[in-house]
Amino acid sequence: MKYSIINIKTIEAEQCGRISFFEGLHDLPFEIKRIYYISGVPEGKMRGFHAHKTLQQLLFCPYGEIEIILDSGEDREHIILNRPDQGILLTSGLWREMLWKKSDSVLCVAASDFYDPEDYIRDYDRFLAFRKS
Ligand code: T46
Repeated sequence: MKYSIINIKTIEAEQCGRISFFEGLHDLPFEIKRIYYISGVPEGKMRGFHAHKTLQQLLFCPYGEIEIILDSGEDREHIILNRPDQGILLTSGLWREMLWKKSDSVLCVAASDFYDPEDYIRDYDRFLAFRKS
């Protein structure tokens, strides 16, 4: 399975919260070309159900709790994102599903490329064929 959990640099201020930060190329293995975030999802709802042919991404959840289900075509792994100082670095070629464990959790993503609908594989059988090729 080609993913890693990374610690996002975080500085705590006494009784005044914390600040977390990362930089493309320095803290991630790619230049950041796009940022997007997903909000307003009710508890128990799922998104995703696709893979990317080339895109690499850092997923993190600065507020709430989201389960990320990763599928390599052979194994499935479940990872909980619920800390502002932690993220999942995803390489391409992994099927992902995201389950909102708490309403209003926010999923933030730093991506290695601009939006390209051609980079998506949204059919699971096509994904399995892509993995074998
Ligand atoms: C991913 C997971 C973690 C755009 O027009 N531009 C964008 O940059 C993005 C991300 C989406 N869109 C459009 C494409 C669809 O018409 O927004 C609509 C919803 O996208 P989608 O159904 O792909 O959303 P999710 O939550 O299933 O997946 C998203 C990302 O698309 C995907 O790359 O890895 O979050």
